[in-house]
Amino acid sequence: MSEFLRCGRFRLDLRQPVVMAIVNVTPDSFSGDGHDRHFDVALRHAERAVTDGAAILDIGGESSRPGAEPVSEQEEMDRVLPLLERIVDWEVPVSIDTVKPGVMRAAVAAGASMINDINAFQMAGALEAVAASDAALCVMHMRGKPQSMQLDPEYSDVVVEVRDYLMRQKDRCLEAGIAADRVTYDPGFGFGKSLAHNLALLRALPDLVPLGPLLIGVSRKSMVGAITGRPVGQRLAGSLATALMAADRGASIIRVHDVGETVDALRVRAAVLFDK
Ligand code: 7PJ
Repeated sequence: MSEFLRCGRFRLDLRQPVVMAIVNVTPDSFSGDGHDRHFDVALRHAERAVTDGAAILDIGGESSRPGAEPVSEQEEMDRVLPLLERIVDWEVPVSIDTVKPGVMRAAVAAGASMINDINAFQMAGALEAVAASDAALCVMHMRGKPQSMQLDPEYSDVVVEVRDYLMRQKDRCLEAGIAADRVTYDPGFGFGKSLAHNLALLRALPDLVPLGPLLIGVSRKSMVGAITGRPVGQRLAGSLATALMAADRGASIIRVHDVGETVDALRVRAAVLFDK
């Protein structure tokens, strides 16, 4: 198992789980902290994430909330590129959360260290857009499309189907000439999955570890709301519980809104487990 991720000019140490900070530049963000495209607010948010201990920042310009409206390529670039250009020289890798090959090309040209695609680089030209760069990839499983994915997701065995899908995407990456130590895998919590599917996947994360480094996004998601009965602004405790359980089951990168709190939780875990 590779303990480092090649990630642009960085080499991300994954021997212990690290935190990826969500930095939304969308006016209609999933979790109520989208910044209405206000560059300065997003920038403050990114600065704070770094001081709070984020190992990588994930900038998103298109909401993938179930039912959200798609944005144009130009609009998405206008949201994410100014922020990327402003922070690209910081000593922390910057990921861009996008499904669009045009945005990917512009992002890697501007120095993005990772492309995080909830659509697993399925759009024509997406994989090629990143293959030619030195950026890392996050390949995520999604069933259906964000507009309709939560209507009635069905699987005969969600763990097997997600694992097989991610294995096929791994082969695609390798065939495109992308080195295995540039790719991370994500079961895609909440993307075309019922609560039972999400729980089965979290339980079975160890089955996915052989693929490569796992990236996990559960922060404030509806699965936490469904379990706790809490609205999106009150899901921190539930989200921290999922972060720790994901770490215990082999996750390498935990994608979250609440960076400082998650870093603290992982530090306590590390102290107990490894005496440090
Ligand atoms: C995920 C994501 C996730 C990855 C979003 C939200 C919805 N990218 N982008 N994994 N979720 N890789 O953050 O609540 O789970 S958008």
